[in-house]
Amino acid sequence: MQVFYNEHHALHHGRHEMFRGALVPCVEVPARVDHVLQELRARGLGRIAQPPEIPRDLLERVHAPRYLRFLEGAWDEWVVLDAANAQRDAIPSYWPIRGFRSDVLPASFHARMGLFSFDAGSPLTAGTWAAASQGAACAVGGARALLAGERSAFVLTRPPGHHAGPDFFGGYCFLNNAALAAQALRDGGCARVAVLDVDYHHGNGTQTIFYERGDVFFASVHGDPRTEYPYFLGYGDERGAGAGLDCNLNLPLPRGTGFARWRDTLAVALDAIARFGADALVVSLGVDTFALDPISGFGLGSADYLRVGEDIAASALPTLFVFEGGYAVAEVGVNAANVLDGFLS
Ligand code: SP5
Ligand code: ZN
Repeated sequence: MQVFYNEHHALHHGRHEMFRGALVPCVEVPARVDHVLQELRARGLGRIAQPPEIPRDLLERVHAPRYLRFLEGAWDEWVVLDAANAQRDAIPSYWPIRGFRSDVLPASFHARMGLFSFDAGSPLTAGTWAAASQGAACAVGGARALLAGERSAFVLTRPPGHHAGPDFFGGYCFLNNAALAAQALRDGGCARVAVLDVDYHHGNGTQTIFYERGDVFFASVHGDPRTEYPYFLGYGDERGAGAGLDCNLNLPLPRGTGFARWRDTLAVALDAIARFGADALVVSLGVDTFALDPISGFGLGSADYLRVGEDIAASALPTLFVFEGGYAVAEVGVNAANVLDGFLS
């Protein structure tokens, strides 16, 4: 399987995230991806492939130009405000909620941080743009591998992407790698693309990007937003709108759900994707469904990920796996590699 590995991922390394009133060490750390790469090497699973240059117009078909301009220059703006900021991650503090203006682009950097984000848990660092934009290139490389006839490919990158929307970051995500891959598949000639999101957290960014589109189906199995992050999206009655009506399927499950029920729910998502008639599948592969994940609440075991890969393979679609969450650092490599191994078996 070709692996589009983001060799610049470690340029993004947040120090602290705001968590319930305290700055705590980030859980989304470079070692996550290092463990996955190490496991792929140990199993002889992947062939590292070079990502292409990513065209700006593709980025702008998924993300708003003013958001991209902000992200690209954000660190420099932050440091210009105060040289001491070079030692601190940038974290938003102010958000325009209902009734506030979001059409006006504020001059204040702090105001734009809030305009373009939805939580204080996603620190922006010196290397965030470099790492995220190289990850986006890896996602596009993976899409092009499928277009060139590969049956599958794996995008091994961080920061993750599925919480990033058209013009906002959050949930440790800045550019939506899975959405960029799906768009690249559309641009390359796939008439209908499905995104299957198996991360523990609802992929609110991906859902929002494609919500009114009938050409990209989004299905997600995730922790019930009544109690789980991202809280404000991911409910079962969100079915898409306009041309995208019935092209969005949310399958929330309660905290504590184990593999048997989770797998039955995956089958519901895969069945809907088959009925949609997708030409290609993008999997937002979070392994924070793992029982020992420090921030999540499902009960999957390492061996279960082999079955997940097998179930996805049974769809018989060209499939691009895009790495998302998974914070049990010591096990994240085995769990992600098990999905790929199960798929290839
Ligand atoms: C891609 C992805 O899985 N994003 C998840 C974002 C979840 N953020 C909310 C949970 C924050 C928990 N941080 C706790 C750190 C203290 N141990
Ligand atoms: Zn997650």
